[in-house]
Parts: sequence; C-alpha cells; structure tokens
Amino acid sequence: MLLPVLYSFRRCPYAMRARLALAISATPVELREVKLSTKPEAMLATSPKATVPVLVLPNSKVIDQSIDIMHWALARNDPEGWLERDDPALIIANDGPFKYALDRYKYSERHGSNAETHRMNGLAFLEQIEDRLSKAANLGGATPSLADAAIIPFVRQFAAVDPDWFAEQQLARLKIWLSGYLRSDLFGAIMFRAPTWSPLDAPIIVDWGRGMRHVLPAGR
Ligand SMILES: N[C@@H](CCC(=O)N[C@@H](CS)C(=O)NCC(=O)O)C(=O)O
Repeated sequence: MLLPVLYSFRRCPYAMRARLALAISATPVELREVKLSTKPEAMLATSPKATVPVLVLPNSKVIDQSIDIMHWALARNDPEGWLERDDPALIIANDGPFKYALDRYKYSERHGSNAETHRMNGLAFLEQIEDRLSKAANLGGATPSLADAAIIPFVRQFAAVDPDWFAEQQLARLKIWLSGYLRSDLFGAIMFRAPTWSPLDAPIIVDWGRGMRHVLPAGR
C-alpha cells in the first residue's frame, strides 16, 4: 500500500501539530525525519519553500502548511470531533503575534531582541488562553479540539525557555491543560525519536497506535 510521506522534524511545533492530527486520525505515513540544516533534495524538489512539515500524498499532491495537513487528516477521520471545535482566530493569534514573541524571547541573541519585552508579549497570549480555560478544560469545550493541538506545541516551547519563570506565573488552568497534554498517550506517540532520513534507508512506517509507538523499519 502506498502511504503519504511526511517530512518532519521532531521538535518543530508546526510538525508536531501535523503529527498530532495524523495520529488522532490514525493515518499511517512514511516518516522522513529531516535535519533543518541539510534538508533532503527530495523534500526541496516537492516543496521549494523548504519548511517542515510537508506531506506528499500517494497521488503526488503536496500539502506544505501544517494547518492544511491537520485539516486533510481530520477530514479523513476525526474520532474526537476536533474539526467541530476549530478556532481559526485563536490559531492566527498563535501563529502570528505569539510565535513572533516566542522566537524573539527564545532566540533573543539571534534576533537582537529584548527577551523580557517579548516574554511579556507572549504572556499576554497565555493569559488569553488561561481565561479561555476558565470556561472549560480545553480551548473549544470539555474535550480536545483542533485548536488545542495546533497551539499546544508552541505553548510547550514558550514554557520550556525558562521553566522557573513559567512555574511562577499565575496560569493554573493553562499548566494543567499543558501538562495533561504532554503526558498523554497521543503526545507520546508523536514524540518518538526517528533517525534522520536518507534516500538509501529502508522506509520508516509510522502507524500511530494511541499509546503505542509503531516504528517499523520495513524490510529489516
Ligand atoms: N507556515 C508553515 C511554517 C513551518 C515552519 O516554519 N517550520 C520551520 C521549522 S519549526 C522550518 O521548517 N523552518 C525552515 C528552516 O528552519 O530552515 C507551516 O505551518 O507549516
């Protein structure tokens, strides 16, 4: 059976959100773990914009925006109803101003930015999430949604820049939401370590059993 090919990078928050949707929708893929510093020719040939994630379907269609990969996977199979509780405005705020603040807080030397200013800007977004979570355990209600999966990988990264500072913040509900997600079987299933892909390797087929890690190097 021909499977979609996913070019991915384990720690990339965009690739993480794509893998979360592929996993919850139980969509098997051939996983190609890339190094951002030396992206494979095969990936650049299919998607010259050269960002991960990239999903190449068996009919050669290329989906190279993480949110589009999520929508494609969930349109196939959406067992938890994630699409019913989408929140495009919140995702735009995450991908725009929050990601901007995150990069300039986390990589302030690279950007020549004031980390503290950008940390406070990012905190304002986290407070918005905290407020949302005062109404329900997840962003779209009692159960997880596309918005939770799309946003959590970025909040995780922000929290990890300075865990002591993060621990001091008055974000009680957000911390429960984040840590619950990070401890979940689903999150475990998308965070396994795969070797960097090379075209000569046997394919790594990922069949995201919830709570399981099926990494099956074919032909070995
Ligand atoms: N809008 C894209 C953004 C993806 C993106 O920026 N990914 C980063 C890694 S987290 C990347 O590949 N950057 C290119 C590089 O670092 O060379 C999406 O949603 O898929």
